[in-house]
Parts: sequence; structure tokens; C-alpha cells
Amino acid sequence: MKRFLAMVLMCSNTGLAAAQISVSEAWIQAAPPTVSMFAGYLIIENQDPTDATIERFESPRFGAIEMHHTMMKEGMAEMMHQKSFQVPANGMLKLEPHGRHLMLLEPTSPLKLGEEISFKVVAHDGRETTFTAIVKKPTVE
Ligand SMILES: [Cu+2]
Repeated sequence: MKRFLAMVLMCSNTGLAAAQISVSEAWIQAAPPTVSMFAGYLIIENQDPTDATIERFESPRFGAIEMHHTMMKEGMAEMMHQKSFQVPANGMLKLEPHGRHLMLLEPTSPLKLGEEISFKVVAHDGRETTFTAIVKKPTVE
């Protein structure tokens, strides 16, 4: 019973039309000032019992945002443009280096290290959420 109450309280924070997609660990790979194309990475979670099709990302900081998937083709890494990203029901999708990522184009001005940039992500069924991504150097693996 206690647990149920806690859940109700948590849900009531976001209201009835709770955003059932959420984003965490969003970051943008820092690049030299001459670069005008950036890669963004994040985790999208889908708390809904149906799959989510991510249709687009928006940010006032970029003129265009594409969804890409890096794949190996004959030994060469190639970026494939994706029309959407699928996030499984009650599951998550991780965008990470060497895999799926956001391609951030036409920045309004050079990105600064440590800058926090706001985004919106929209799914096919109208579900959307906002999030912030930080510009940082990749951690060495
Ligand atoms: Cu790309």
C-alpha cells in the first residue's frame, strides 16, 4: 500500500498526460570551432506498453537535426540516415558512439565546452519531452 501511494504521488507531479518517454545522459561531443556538425548521444526510455517511434528532435540551437546509425560496410564505418528511431515498449534505446546518434547541424554559433543545450524529442503519437544535453569531451574507453 505504501508503495502504491508513493507511485500515485510521483505520477501526480506530471499530471494525467504524463510524458511516457524520457531522456537521460544526453551529451554532445565537443569539436574544434571549425566544425559545424556535431554528434549527440543519449538514452531514451519508453514507459509505455506500446513501442515508440521517435519522429524528430528539435533545438533552438541547431538549424537541423538528423537521426543517424553508424554501421560497418566492407570494413568502413558509414553513417546511415534514419527516418526514425524505435524505442521498444517498456524499454530503452541507447544512442552511443559507433552506433545510433543525433547529427546536429547548422549551430547558431560555435558550441562551448560545458554548454547546456535544450532539446525536444517528439514521437509519432504526439508524445514529447524536453531535455538538456551538455557539451563535453568523450571519456576515453
Ligand atoms: Cu552521423
